[in-house]
Formats: sequence, C-alpha cells, structure tokens
Amino acid sequence: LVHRLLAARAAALTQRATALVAAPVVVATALVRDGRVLAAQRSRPAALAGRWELPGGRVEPGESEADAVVRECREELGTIVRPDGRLGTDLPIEAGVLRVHRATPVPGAPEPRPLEHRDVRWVEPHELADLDWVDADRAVLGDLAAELLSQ
Ligand code: 523
Repeated sequence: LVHRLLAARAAALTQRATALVAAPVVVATALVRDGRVLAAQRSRPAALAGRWELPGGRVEPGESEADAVVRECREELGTIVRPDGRLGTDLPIEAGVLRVHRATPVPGAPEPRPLEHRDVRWVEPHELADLDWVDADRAVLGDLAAELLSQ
C-alpha cells in the first residue's frame, strides 16, 4: 500500500512539474517611440474585444521570445521592431504566462497598422490608466509608465 501511495504521489508531482515546464509563454510588446507606447485594441474573442493590450501572442515551438516579438509585430502591425529586453515580471494568464518585452521601431519601418486589431494608438504615460486594458496587461502599467518617463 505504501508503495502504491508513493507511486501515486510521484506521478502527481511529475505531472505538476511537466505542467510548469510546459506552461505556454505568450509575449507582449511594449513598443516605445518618443516617450509613448503603442496600445492595440483587441478585436477577438468576444470576451476581450474592445479592450486594450500590448500586442503579441504565443511563442511557437523552437522560437525565442525575441523572435516571437518580431514575428507578432510583423503579422499584427505590419512593422519591424527591435526587441530590447524584458519589462516587469512574469504575469500568470489563463493560457500560461505572459512576458512583456520592450522594443523600439527599426528606423524607416512602416507605421504600425491594426492588421488584426480593431485599432492602435500611441499612448502617453499620463493616458495609460484611461484605457480599458486586459487584466494581465494592467498589472504592468506601473513599470510601463516608469519606463516611458525615464527616457
Ligand atoms: N494575452 C494577454 N495580454 C496580451 C497578449 C498579447 C495576450 O492577456 N498582451 C492573452 C490573451 C489570450 C492569450 O494571451 O488569452 C493568447 O493571446 P493571443 O490570442 O493574442 O495570441 P495568439 O494570436 O498567438 O493566440 P491564438 O490565436 O490562440 O494562437
């Protein structure tokens, strides 16, 4: 009996460890230009439509987080960015974990356009709190404001 209990406990721990290791990573981009950050208004799913986020998405297998930031900004905004390190801490979300990366536009890159979003806008630090952000992104607003004001 003891053996069986131990085996069951070990199996449960292994399952939990695997879930932690495999927690999918979603990257979000704090694209900063002239002391402002680009906010994007979600168009889907219905539960999030109309709310604002830092653009991004799931990191694909074998892809670095920085590569995912560049790819998502190309796909969603039609622009080219240079990732510039993390901003804030890991944020737990339903899909796994959200990690915000700072980025700057590559010189001469096209102006970001809402290819998949409802709208995009450049936001000043004092305007950050006025937007209806998705929950996870709201948690990074303090770090974001500090980042914008430090420039
Ligand atoms: N978030 C989130 N904040 C934020 C992003 C980019 C994503 O809370 N700034 C959440 C919303 C979704 C999940 O992360 O629950 C995946 O984001 P999504 O849908 O933008 O990523 P995609 O496009 O890679 O996802 P799929 O279309 O589902 O593949």
